[in-house]
Amino acid sequence: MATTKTDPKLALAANGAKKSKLYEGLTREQLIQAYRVMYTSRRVDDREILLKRQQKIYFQMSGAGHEGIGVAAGLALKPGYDWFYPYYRDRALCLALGVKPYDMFLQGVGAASDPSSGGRQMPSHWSYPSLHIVTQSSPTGSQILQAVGCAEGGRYFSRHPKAAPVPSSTFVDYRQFKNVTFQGDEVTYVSLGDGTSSEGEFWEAMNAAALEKLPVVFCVQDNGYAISVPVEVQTAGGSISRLVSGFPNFHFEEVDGTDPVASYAAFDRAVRHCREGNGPAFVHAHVIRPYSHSLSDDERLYRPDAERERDAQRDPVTRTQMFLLREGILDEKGINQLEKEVEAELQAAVDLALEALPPAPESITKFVYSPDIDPASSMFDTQPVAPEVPADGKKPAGKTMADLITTTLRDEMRRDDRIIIFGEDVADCSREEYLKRKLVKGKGGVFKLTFGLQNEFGPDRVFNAPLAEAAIVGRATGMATRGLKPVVEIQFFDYIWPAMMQIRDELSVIRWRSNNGFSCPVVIRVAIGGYLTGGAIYHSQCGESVFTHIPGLRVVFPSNSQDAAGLLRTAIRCDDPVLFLEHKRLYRESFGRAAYPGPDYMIPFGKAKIVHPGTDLTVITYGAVVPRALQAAQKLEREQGVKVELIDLRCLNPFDWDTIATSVAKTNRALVAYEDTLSWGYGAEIAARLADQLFDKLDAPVRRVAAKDVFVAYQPILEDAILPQPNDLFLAMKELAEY
Ligand SMILES: Cc1ncc(C[n+]2csc(CCOP(=O)(O)OP(=O)(O)O)c2C)c(N)n1
Ligand SMILES: [Mg+2]
Repeated sequence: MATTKTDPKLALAANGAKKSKLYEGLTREQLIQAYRVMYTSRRVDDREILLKRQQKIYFQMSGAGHEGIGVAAGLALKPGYDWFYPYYRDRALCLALGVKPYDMFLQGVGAASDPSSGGRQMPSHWSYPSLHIVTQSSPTGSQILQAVGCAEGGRYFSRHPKAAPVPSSTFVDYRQFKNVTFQGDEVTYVSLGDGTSSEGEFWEAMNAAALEKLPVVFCVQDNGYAISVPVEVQTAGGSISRLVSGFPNFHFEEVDGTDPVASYAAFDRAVRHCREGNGPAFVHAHVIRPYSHSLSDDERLYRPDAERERDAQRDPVTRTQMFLLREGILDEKGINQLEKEVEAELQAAVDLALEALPPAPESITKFVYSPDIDPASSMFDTQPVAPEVPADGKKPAGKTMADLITTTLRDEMRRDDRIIIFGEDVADCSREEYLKRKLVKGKGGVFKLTFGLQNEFGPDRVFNAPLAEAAIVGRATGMATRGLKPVVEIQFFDYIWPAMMQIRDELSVIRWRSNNGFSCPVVIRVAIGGYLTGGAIYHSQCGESVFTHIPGLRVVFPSNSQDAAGLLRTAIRCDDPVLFLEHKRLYRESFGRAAYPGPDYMIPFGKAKIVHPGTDLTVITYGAVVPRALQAAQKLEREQGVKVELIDLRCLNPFDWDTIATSVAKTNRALVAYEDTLSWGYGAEIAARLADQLFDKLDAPVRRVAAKDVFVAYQPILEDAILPQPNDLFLAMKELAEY
């Protein structure tokens, strides 16, 4: 290490030639600033480790060893202009973009004033809206698909700038609360560790970015370990660069990420490739992990001293300090002064953060849903328009649920340029020229519900996605974060599970975990249910209670065409993520057909419908059980004079407790009927609430009728035995009425 004692300012002046020297385009001042960020980053880690040992904070995750690549990315990209999906080791990047150490300590103590989550998330889970650092979670890799969607969002607004301004409509929809900004040459940054490149979502994201030539920089920070698993056990052949090298449209860089100057050069080339519209870039940065994975890990259990010492030789902070001294950019005094300033700043920041107030316990339910638009409110309560009477005076034929879902999508797409539809097979025809030359009619979904929409709105707004459900939901989430309204389709409920991580741990929780910093009101349309005669295990399942169990997600399940139209419109115009379940058997059923209710017809969420009024027994149901229960109720009334009050919930979260309670208080008997498997299902919640809140009104036990606790079988005899049939409902109603 150099030992010169000259004043740093004098040293600079004395060396005029060196003063103007650039280092891969970086000035000496930028390098000093880079070192300040790197040193600060390391010292924030050290302070947090101390605070954790003193039990003043509750978790610590270090960015140590990753400072070089982080600061380089921060120099190559622009905060508040580009977009950032970092991971937990990106402390130096965040500092370079403008996050303050104080903000980081506020997160550590879980303060109400923590700008990233208000005490809801662990430290190193970055979220800073004004800098465009998008809220980050803990599942490894779940940010990557969202970064792709974010880049798609920016590109969409660049190509369709008329979609961006908030319309001056009399009806307030989600757009009033989405301030859209975009830049024609913006870039989206996303980072991950070497181990995380094993996640399927990483490959789905790489594929989508390459297909769409999106301006995304993927930065793999390869420290050689995923907790205790070394890279050669994680990545076939030991090099992620080699594995991804075949992706088209990419620019590839592999760099020593402990060297900020080389890293900057690599990043600069990567970013330029993206800004110029040539496609995505991949930066593979070799870094070190000088501290254990986290404070809960002791790397000495799986890494010998010699290996750890070898790594220490490449420590980016000491390397950069030596570089500054060697180049005469700072002398030892200058380094000492800089470090002293940083220490003072950190001490003041820690002192302040330790005094910060914790969040109030009563704030816990804030921002589970939009605070601005309540989809259960009366503003969504509109009347259907009177149907046009045909010239011959005959009553117009009722529209099927399939018809009215398509019509609603078309109406809303005409009204709102931010609506994007994608999924598997939803386009009319991906090979546009076939459509243009009228060689084909177009498909528009396996159930044809999106037929004609690509034709009318073009391939930017209606397109086929690769066959990857996590990618459909993850990309939609990123787009919605930018202010778009993706209305995506999952082809069959049975195949929603690859998207479960995105739905459960991202889509539903983004608003809450970022303390309302970000939101992503996506609509996911899903074809669900059985009674298909031959649908079997993988085309017939229900499972809605898995999703009603998720805070932050609205779940809708209409039984007829008018409700489907009204509820879908509410889903699209509201500001929350919605799972819109469409029963396949009801798509074209003669039950529940209705006239077109008009382009503004809406039904508030959480308002049940009394399908059949009665006084003797309440049946609570939804979906395809509604027509079956109605049949049973009519038979019971005909044969026994028992008057059943049949309630169609229509919306499962929120659900209409008031209508249920009022009815059961009147009838004193309740049956919950649903198509999903019986145990641990939707009916369990309703039954528990009835027992809890209406115990003294009940004259009989609360009963449930549901599918048997098996999967739906192919042979129709088996399917009939498994799913609840009108006769099962009839017998249960009769027994309950006689109790
Ligand atoms: C989906 C998921 N699985 C497991 C974990 C637990 N976990 C957290 S970090 C980690 C290792 C990540 O290694 P790598 O991607 O190389 O990043 P590094 O920590 O080395 O920077 C694991 C297994 C998680 N957070 N998410
Ligand atoms: Mg790693």
